[in-house]
Amino acid sequence: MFKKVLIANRGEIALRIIRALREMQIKSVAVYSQADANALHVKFADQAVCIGPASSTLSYLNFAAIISAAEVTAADAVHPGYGFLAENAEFAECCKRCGLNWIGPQPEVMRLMGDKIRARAAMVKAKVPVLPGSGVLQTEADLHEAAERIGFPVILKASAGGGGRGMKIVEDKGRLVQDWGTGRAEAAAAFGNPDMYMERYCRKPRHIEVQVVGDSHGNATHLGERECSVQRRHQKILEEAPGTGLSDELRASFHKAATDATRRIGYEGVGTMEFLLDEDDKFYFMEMNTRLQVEHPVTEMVSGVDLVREQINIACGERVSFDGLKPRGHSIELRINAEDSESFAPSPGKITGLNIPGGLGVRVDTHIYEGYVVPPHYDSLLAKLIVHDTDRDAAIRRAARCLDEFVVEGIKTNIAFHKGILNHPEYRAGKVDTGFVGRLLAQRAASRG
Ligand code: MV4
Repeated sequence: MFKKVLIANRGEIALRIIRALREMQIKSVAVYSQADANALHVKFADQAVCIGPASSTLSYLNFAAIISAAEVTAADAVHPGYGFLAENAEFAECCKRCGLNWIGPQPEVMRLMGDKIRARAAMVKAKVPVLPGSGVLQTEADLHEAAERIGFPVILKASAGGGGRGMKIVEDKGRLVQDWGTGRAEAAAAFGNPDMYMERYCRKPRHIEVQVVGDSHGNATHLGERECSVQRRHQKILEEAPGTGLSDELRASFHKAATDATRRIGYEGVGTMEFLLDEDDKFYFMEMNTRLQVEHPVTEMVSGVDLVREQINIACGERVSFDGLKPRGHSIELRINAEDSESFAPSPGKITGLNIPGGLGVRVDTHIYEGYVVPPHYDSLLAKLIVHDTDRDAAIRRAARCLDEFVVEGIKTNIAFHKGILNHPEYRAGKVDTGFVGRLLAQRAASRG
């Protein structure tokens, strides 16, 4: 087992990982930027090393600074958390070359899944359903041939994109060449790779993802699905487990597809297979995330499995510790952000007053405290409020009760926005798709005249 793990991250997830390490009697090393000198992950880790100035590029994304911190503290493994370098295959490889264990899947698998065209091809090979689509579009002729075959509307996606970045919806032939050109230029600038591919565009789908786990002995299993359709501009706002209104047959079918694919690619670690679910309850592979996800706690709440402990054990060569688990009850996660509930503008600054909810079936993963100053340099996530109860209705009531208890003073938060979601009849009825937040905002705008 590892003796000391460096956490290449900050915020709530750094604390989450420190907690798992402490329980496993593994020492922790925090790294931090100058803007995070007063952060809780620095306080709660066994050791902490400053790795540079506030800018992420110079600190949390700085390979050399992070690896040097691991060397000077004699850490034997690196946990990347989510975001920052978590899906960077070069960084994972760099760690390994420096003699550090990587708590994540193999760099080759990270690279395969990071290339959305290759990932799609791998899923076709594993017999996982994908939408009608194309390979890399090299020429205008390729573009027209693919669109003709697939039929409008289509979506152009950057092969190096993901998470909704670098996508263009094309309604008809008229804009095809132009949008492809713009898409290529944007992809080249953003990802250093202009390659684009095409898929049939599915309007207002549901976003369902499956938590998968594979080990170095060839075992692969799953921990069920999460419903992540409540999102705005590709930022998830609220997630739940299990999904709502899915037949046992449908669930079994995408669980099997996800598990088969995980085994087929020889995936070692925890990962997520993202599926799009259309109005006819047909599911299609979208992408695989080769990291621990922000929303992993809802899966932990309904399964009882500590996913970070599992990641560490698997990275040490152990076997997956469970199989065939059935979800118990229902869990909902609400992302509490430092942003205006109306305009969504970020709201960094000093937290002058704080009350964190508690009670049975309540978990709050957060790095904030009274007096903490939320820096403007990073994402706006303040806390994840995670509730668990016997069923979805009870979980919604518990979440609403917790929001009433949650007080953050000094900065703006989206707590009021969450109350609006939980009170919405469509949400309560479980009628969520990726258009839900847009409809809610449109209704709100209309009711104001
Ligand atoms: C799609 C899609 C519809 N059709 N692909 C967004 C995140 C990334 N994982 C894939 N995403 C989507 N891919 C096809 N073929 C719809 C989404 C999508 C979306 C698209 C536009 C605006 C908002 C969206 C919200 C969720 C998913």
